[in-house]
Amino acid sequence: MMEHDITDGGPDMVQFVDGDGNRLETTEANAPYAKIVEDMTSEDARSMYRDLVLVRRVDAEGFALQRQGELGLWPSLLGQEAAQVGAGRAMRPQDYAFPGYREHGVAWCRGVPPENLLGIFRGVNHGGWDSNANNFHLYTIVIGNQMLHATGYAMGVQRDGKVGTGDPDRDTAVMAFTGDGGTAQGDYNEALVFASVSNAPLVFFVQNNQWAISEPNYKQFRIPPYLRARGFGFPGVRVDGNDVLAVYAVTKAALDAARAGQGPTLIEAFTYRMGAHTTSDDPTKYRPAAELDIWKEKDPIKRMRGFMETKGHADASFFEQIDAEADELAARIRKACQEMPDPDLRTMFDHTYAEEHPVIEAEKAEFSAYLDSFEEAGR
Ligand SMILES: Cc1ncc(C[n+]2csc(CCOP(=O)(O)OP(=O)(O)O)c2C)c(N)n1
Ligand SMILES: [Mg+2]
Repeated sequence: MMEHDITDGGPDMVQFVDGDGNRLETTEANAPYAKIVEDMTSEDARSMYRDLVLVRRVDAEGFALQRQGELGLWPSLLGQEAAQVGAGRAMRPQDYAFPGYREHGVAWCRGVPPENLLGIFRGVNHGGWDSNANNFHLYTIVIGNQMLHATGYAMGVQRDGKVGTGDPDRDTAVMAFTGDGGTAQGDYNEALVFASVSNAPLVFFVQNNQWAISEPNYKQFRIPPYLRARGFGFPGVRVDGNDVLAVYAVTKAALDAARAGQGPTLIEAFTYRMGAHTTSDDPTKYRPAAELDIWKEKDPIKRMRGFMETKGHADASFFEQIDAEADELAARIRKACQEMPDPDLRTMFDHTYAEEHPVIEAEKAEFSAYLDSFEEAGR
């Protein structure tokens, strides 16, 4: 065992499928969620697998586009597909998600067109999608900040009388996504306090990918995020973030509880960032290669495929068909990215404040005059 073992989530971790795709026996940790998994059909498994593969492909394309100079930056989710697909699929249409910047898989499950995720990283817009179209908020780069947005929104949902009515189309829950690093932020801790005392319909979903850029878990906390939830006054669950069935089941249970008026839950998805923090980072400078090798064995797609093959949920032609669909999706995203029009640079000032602001107007005028000076010079 390494001095700080970041490969073992311990006995509390909810898990249904092992690294080779074998369905695990019932344990004390997974028993409360077993029914949800047992109720799933072959069709559910195939559809989940499709999401995992297509999300990985969206991510790979984002990475490639950055390397080819089409994007300024790309934060890869490689290795975290199951955490995000499991969580995203457990949400209902009326629920609302507040992501960080790496939640491409949740965006996919919410129905945000993947090409729309690229604009902010190409620098042609400040977001690229309408938050309210799919109840998926814009990406938040300020670490932990979206925890407060989500808590405020959840408290609003409560005041709108959309919790605990028993109507499955009306009752609403909110999901707040952050990373392990986010748990050290003031915003995160304030959000947990408010969510707790107001019994807000909220699921905090912490993707513990073991690293906050170059900071490992052991420099971030002594008590893992799922155990800290109890101190705030609500339950915390650690789930195997590379086991899509487990993540789906745990998230579904937490969302159902939130919608029913039972208050918040914190889910810690124990996973691993297989790539670099972003395309601007080089993890070989701080991370031992042996760690990556161990986590490669826990790959979420390999695991789900193994499970499906063992259970006979799909045949070879299904897997081929999904790979072909991924190729088509990648080509579509690439084309959409290359065809994105450059914006009028003056529009960058437009949504700084909801209303006109004298300082912004002055800056806009100055910048506008600067741009016009090029036109006068015949450019
Ligand atoms: C308030 C704030 N401080 C610092 C940063 C710089 N920063 C960007 S990502 C990051 C690490 C976040 O780690 P984690 O929450 O574990 O998420 P991950 O990137 O691993 O998914 C930091 C410190 C920031 N964006 N916002
Ligand atoms: Mg992290």
